[in-house]
Parts: sequence; C-alpha cells; structure tokens
Amino acid sequence: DPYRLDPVRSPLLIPCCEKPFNAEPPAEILTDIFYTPNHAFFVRNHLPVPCVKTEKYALQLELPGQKTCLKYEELRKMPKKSVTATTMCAGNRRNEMIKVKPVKGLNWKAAAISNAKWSGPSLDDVLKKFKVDIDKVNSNYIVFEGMDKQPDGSPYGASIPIEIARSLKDVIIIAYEMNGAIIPRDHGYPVRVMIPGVVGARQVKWLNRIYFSSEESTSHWQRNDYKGFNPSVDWDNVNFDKSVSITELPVTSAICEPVEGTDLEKDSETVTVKGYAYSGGGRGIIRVDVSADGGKTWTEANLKPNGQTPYTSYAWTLWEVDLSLPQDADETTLVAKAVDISYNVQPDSVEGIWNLRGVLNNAWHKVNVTRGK
Ligand code: MTE
Ligand code: MO
Repeated sequence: DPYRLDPVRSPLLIPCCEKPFNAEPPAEILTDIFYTPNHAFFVRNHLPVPCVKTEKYALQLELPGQKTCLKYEELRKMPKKSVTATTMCAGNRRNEMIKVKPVKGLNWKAAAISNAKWSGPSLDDVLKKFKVDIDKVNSNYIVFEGMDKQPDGSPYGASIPIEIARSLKDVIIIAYEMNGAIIPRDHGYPVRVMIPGVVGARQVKWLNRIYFSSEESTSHWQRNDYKGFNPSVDWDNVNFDKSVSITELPVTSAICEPVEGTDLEKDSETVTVKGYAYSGGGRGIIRVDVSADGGKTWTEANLKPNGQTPYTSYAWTLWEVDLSLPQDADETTLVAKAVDISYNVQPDSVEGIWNLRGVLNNAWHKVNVTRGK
C-alpha cells in the first residue's frame, strides 16, 4: 500500500476519498474563524504524502545560467515574510454539478476551501539571492514541482504565466510555516509554494524544484486537468490542448450555516445565515446578496473585514446576515451570491456552466431549510 505512510488526520475532516486522501471540514466550522486551523484545513492530495527529512531537504533551483539549491536551514535563515491567502480547489461544489449531469471528479461539497497565513522567504528574495531579477528573465512560465510522484516516476507539477509571477514576486512565499506552525505533512511539509490569488492546484506542496520554461508544466494536472469546457463538450470530443489552464478563480460564495436540510424552530421569524466569499487574482469582495425566498428578494450581508486592500485581497471574506423568513411557507431556499471589486457576479444556475470535469462551479449557492417539520 503506497499510502501506508500517510499522516494521521483529524476525525473532524470528512473524506471524499481515502487513497489518495481528500477531505473537507464540516462547512459550519469554516466561517467561525478567519484563519482555518491547520487540523481542519481541507486536504486535496493526488498521490501518497512524501516522507521528507529536513536535514536532507534542498530546494532545487534551475535559474537562467545556473543550477543551484537552497537547503532547509538556508531558507529558514532568509528574511521571513508572510501572506494570508485562501486556497480553493477548482472542484469545490462539484456535488451540485453532478446533480445536473454526471462529471468526473471527487464529490466535493462547499468546503474544499480554507484560509491560512503562510510564512517563509518571498520568491523574489530567493531569486535575488542568486542575482536573478524575475523582471528580466526571458521565459513564459515559472514551473513548480512537488516531491510526490506517480508510479511512472513523474512528479506533481504546476506552472503559472511569468507575468503573474512578476506581479506577485513579493507575495509568492516559499513557505515553511502555516498559521505560525511547521506546515503539517498533508499541506506540504517541509516547504510549499503559496501563490496568493491562484487556484489551489498551482500552490504546489512538498516543493522540490523551481524552473523557468517557454512552455507550461508538462504535468498531467497542468495539461489534462483543471481546465474548463463548454457544457456540450463530452468525453468523446474533448480536447484538453485547446482549453486554457485555470489560474485565477472566478468570484464565488457559499452559505455555510445553516446547512442543507436544517429544520428551524416552528415559530422562527428570522434566520442567521453565515458564509464565505472569494474571488481570484486578489479581487476583493464588495458585496454579498443573500435571499430567504429563493432569490426573489435580497439583503446585503455584513462583510467581516479581511484586513486586505481591494485589489490585493488574497484572503476570503466571511459574512453574516439576519434574514426575515417568509411566513407563508414552512420550507424555503436560502441563496447567496457575491460581487467582486471588478463587479463580476455569480451565474444564477449550474446548467450554463456545467463542464465534464465539474470544475469552476460558482453558481448561486442554495440551501433548503424547513420550519417546524
Ligand atoms: N501539490 C502537490 N505536490 N501535490 C498535490 O496533489 N494538490 C493541489 C495543490 N498542491 C497537490 C499540490 C490541489 S489540486 C489543491 S486544491 C491544493 O494543493 C490543496 O491544498 P491543501 O491540501 O493544503 O488544502
Ligand atoms: Mo484542486
């Protein structure tokens, strides 16, 4: 069993796959704390968790004109910087897409998302240590490789366009700490690259190697996964080469409390609704509209400040609102939709954004509740 050396996990996590391990926390606990506790942070592994000894660890750097490396202790001695960023899997809320038409992928509910503070040297400081100025590097992509390997020996890998790496060079962190603690094994021990504002799939765990390239990472997850398609594309006519890799995620939000199927007190006139909202590329959330009548009327939620600026908002926005319940029915649908700083909005239904991989579901989030049933 290649998974026999995987770490022990918190019983709080609800697995959607055991081997490789994939699990999300109960949605209700997400919105209580801005920084998701490490033991409750969702886990998305594609392969067995590598066993790494820090004494032996060295980050391989293939820089223009030089091949070098940075030992764990050397990384720790560099100026320590931090970034608070949300990690979300592109497959978050796939379970709603599956209800429209079957898709391939893990059956995530709405909690394949978490938020943490990551610390370590910045990418720019690491490159500058070797006299490399990323603004002058002549390549199209920066590529990150993990230490987790497929049976054929090829590692997990991802890349981002060099323009994004340039604009984020001070906030991309070669992290050895997560929320002030050593990164847990499931989240990339000992070193992970945290690229704020990009999809989880590019935030490579168990970071082994960084290099520049004229083309994207050749890994399966960059080339043949984590891409969107039009709803009529099926497995017979899909062409992964013709679709763009997901880098930044679209605006989204979800209701975490109450949970689906909650039976409220018979005489309740109001309900407190809590959730999260997030958009990719650092685009902050400016509004979350919430409805207690299936989307006929809307109330603006109170947004909790996330301490970030509107165009560099890498963390999620938690929100809360008290809504009046329609008094003429004993069941209703709560709905949430968010708006980001670019006035991007969420589509009202899953149908129009359905795709065969079940990624990028940012439709209005709906939760059905009853009263005194
Ligand atoms: N990095 C490596 N090396 N191997 C992986 O399987 N999974 C990616 C990304 N980084 C992965 C990886 C995906 S798809 C996601 S959504 C995030 O890690 C999940 O991060 P988490 O497990 O810390 O929540
Ligand atoms: Mo993911």
